[in-house]
Amino acid sequence: MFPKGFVWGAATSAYQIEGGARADGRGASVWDQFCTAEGAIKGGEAGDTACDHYRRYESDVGLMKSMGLKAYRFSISWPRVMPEGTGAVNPEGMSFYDRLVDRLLEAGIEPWATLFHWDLPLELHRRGGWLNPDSPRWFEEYAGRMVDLLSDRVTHWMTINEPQIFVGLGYGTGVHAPGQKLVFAEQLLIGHRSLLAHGRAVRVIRARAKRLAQVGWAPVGRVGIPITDSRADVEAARRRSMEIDAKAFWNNTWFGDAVCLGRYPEDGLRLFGADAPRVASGDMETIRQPLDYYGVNIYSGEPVRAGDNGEPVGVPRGAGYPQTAFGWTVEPESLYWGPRFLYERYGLPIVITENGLSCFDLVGTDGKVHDPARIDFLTRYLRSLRRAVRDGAKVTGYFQWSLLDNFEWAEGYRQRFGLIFVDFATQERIPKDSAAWYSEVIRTNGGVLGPIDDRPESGTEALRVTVVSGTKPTTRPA
Ligand code: IFM
Repeated sequence: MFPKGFVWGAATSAYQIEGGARADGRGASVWDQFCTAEGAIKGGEAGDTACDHYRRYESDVGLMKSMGLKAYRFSISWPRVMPEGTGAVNPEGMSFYDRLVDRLLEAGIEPWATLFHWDLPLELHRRGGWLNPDSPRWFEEYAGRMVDLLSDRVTHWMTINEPQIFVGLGYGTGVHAPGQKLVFAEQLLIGHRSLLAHGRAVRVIRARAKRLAQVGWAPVGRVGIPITDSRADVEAARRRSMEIDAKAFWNNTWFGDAVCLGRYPEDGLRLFGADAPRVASGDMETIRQPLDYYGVNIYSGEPVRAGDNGEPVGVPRGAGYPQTAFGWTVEPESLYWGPRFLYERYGLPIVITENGLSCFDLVGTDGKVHDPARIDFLTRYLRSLRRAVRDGAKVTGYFQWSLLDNFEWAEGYRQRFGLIFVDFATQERIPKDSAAWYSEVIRTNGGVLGPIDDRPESGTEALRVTVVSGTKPTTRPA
């Protein structure tokens, strides 16, 4: 069983679902501009209308309620509430989130707000974006406004979604907005500024929240999966999960250690050398703010064995290995080892802030959407997660990505991740079979997932959870 009070939710982000790109005084974001670039998005698509959630939010909340969701993770569109990024607020944009939060609470659904899910106001990009030393202060100003508006009702906050992806893909490979290919030192500088922004936002939430705030973030998780339960393979998988092995952002610790331990990891500093950002006095204190939980987005993992000297060696997958429609490998054990390794390293309760898959979903001749592959995938992943809890990892919540089929960035609308099918021509919503199944998961607190599996509890010493370092969760008086 999952612990009592376990948070069962679903997640989305503003640009991926809201649409209303020019409605009611919303400013443009880097994504609005990027989508107009020739060849940037498959099919030349854009999030202009997306799921039209900006206008249909009330009925969408109705769907969430009928599914029995306990929580809903959404992101706030910075340019919708502050069209220029700083200064004047847009009352209609603010009103949208105000109303959304009210409807959620009326429906008995806890709102979990993410402040930044990649849609940087275009005006701020024109002013240098994250390369501008003022960027952390801009973010703090925006965060403060949102806290003033919503913190009488919103108690769960996330600062930044997947810094690894928005920095690496937006400013490294250029396949995401704003489509830049900067040198690595500049990418790292952007990463550093976003971390400072995170720290300042956490501080402003704590300082100005009207109710006791639970604050976390939502990086992506890289997970090594041991191919056996031997101590050597488990250690190799842990190393793979916590190492920096390339001049890139596909790792946990560059951002995670800074946020939770107040330092950049040694192996990253060695590998990045002169490209590493200059850390001014006080930066790390700003970045390392006490967090209440470590949110993490986990979709897949890397099978690993121990090499001759204990080093992690990737194990090739067999022919015909299972993949999602996106081509991501299906690795249910990532929801066992990921939360465990991260809990052991950082000592914070883990919340799975995203997990899911894209499928080739279609409307059947019976007018329904049957998605047995999603149900199978999620059953396997959630069983692993339950086993991680049983073996001592503190996991307090799980958010399915995603509530609705939506705009999947450079892929356009091809990748359907939703529990609810969206016909983008008519905006009709059809809850998939998985939506009904997920309702049962929630209702039974995971009981419907069936027997845990036959692995023994804490079978070997290597399998026992030990918190090796990290921060203590904050406990504050209400
Ligand atoms: O759609 C994205 C989301 O915006 C961030 N995490 C991964 C999802 C699937 O690619």
